[in-house]
Amino acid sequence: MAGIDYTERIPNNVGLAENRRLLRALEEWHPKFLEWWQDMGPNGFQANEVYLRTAVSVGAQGWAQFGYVQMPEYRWGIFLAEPEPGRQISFGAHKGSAAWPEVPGEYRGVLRRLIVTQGDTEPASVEQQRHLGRTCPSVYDLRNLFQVNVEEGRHLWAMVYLLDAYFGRDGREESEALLQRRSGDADKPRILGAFNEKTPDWLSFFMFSFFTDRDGKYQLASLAESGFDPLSRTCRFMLTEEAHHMFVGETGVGRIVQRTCELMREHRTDDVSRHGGIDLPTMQRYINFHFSVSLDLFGSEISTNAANFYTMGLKGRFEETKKQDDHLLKDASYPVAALDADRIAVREEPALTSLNERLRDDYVADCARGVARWNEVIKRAGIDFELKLPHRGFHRAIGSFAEAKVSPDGRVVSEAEWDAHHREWLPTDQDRAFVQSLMQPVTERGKFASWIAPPARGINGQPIDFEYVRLA
Ligand code: BYC
Ligand code: FE
Ligand code: FE
Repeated sequence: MAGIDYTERIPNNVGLAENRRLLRALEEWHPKFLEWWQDMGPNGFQANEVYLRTAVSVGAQGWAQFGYVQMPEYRWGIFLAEPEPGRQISFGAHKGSAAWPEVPGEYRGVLRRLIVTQGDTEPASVEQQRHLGRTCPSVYDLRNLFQVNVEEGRHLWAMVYLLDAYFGRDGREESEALLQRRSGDADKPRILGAFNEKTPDWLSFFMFSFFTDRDGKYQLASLAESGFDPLSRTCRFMLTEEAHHMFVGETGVGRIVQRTCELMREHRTDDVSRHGGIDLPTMQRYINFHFSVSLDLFGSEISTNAANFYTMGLKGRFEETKKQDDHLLKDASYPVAALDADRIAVREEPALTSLNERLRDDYVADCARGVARWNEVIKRAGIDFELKLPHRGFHRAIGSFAEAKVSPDGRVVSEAEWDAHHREWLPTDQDRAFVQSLMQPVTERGKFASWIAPPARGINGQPIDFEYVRLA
């Protein structure tokens, strides 16, 4: 990539121009990233101009610019939130010490592992979504997909920056490995379960950006509390972008719900599939799936890893600094629901080893608020139906519930009962085939597929029928 001025090419506020070693590492990594983007990023549309937001600074006002870009030309920048002068570690064994500007030697391995796990999810999601452009329900949605994709790409850059700048040679090796694992690959899968699932259709995409990107919000928020200051500042800035991803998910599902309700009323039927809509029970099964695989991302209810991350000052609680307790949690307890023989019981557990569950609780409450907003749409249409989050024990692969079969309403059930009912609880092959059959691309400006309502407004004050992607 000779001839590229990287300090110009990579918008940054990390003094890239003055850091020769880091600049060299990134110059070596960038062509490999672009190769990965061409092979595993959005399938098609790489030469089209897309109306995208690009991060150009970290100011509360005007951190982003909007304009037409071809995706491979996107300026994936490196931005850390402004330093907080005199910032102290607010929890764990180092509480009250100055935040670390460098990696503490004794925590190097653990910290690298956390950063790699976070970093791995970013390209994974781009891989999962790579075929969706071909079946977009509108040009507006196509642009939102690509916005999410380039920003997940930037989140990968954010983690690679930390690895290259602070972890020497092993960091650079990890940066390479992040481009080598592949979502769903049997030999070199992505690290976390949900990131090896398929995102084959737009209903799955909107569910993913609602449920799985929201895990991102909670994990990033806990890492934003980190005593390792560069990680904290990186995550704080990533959270500003994350909000848009969850907006895409929430409004996407909401618009499908709205369209379904319109069809139900217009045709006086619950079975809107004959009229090109997605019926509410199918939506419920998709919720059940995406919520449960996203719950797994929080790890086991009882986790010594989580206790260690906290005590070491590497990963805090959601809104740690707003909490009024000793921030050590040595003597505290926390109520945890877990499998107890053939029933589900809530027990007081040591707060330190329950930190994954506490974060999961914050996440569940946030998801429930979104579901309530979808239910408002149904209610306003005068339809008697309620979408629900399934019980946290339902369809789990990680933690104590992984050993049992739990129904969406939270009963431990027999294998026989599971076998008799799981088709009502999780998307069936038939559901997936039906949803797939609706995925016919709509690329005329201002037009929308039969199964989704238009958004309430456009992006960045532009009209809904704006040319969000130049397809000519
Ligand atoms: N799948 O003590 P345990 C995002 C492993 S999403 C596979 O229960 P721990 C985004 C675990 O690694 C946010 N393996 O859990 C969203 C451990 O393995 P080792 C991503 C799993 O360690 C959308 C073992 O099981 N960020 O940004 O306390 C689009 C026992 O672990 C899973 C992070 O996750 C699983 N689901 O917590 C784009 C933050 N769960 O070490 C992006 C960084 C657990 O024994 N990561 N295991 O080999 C972490 O904080 C922790 O690694 C976890 C797990 C919360 C994930
Ligand atoms: Fe991300
Ligand atoms: Fe995201």
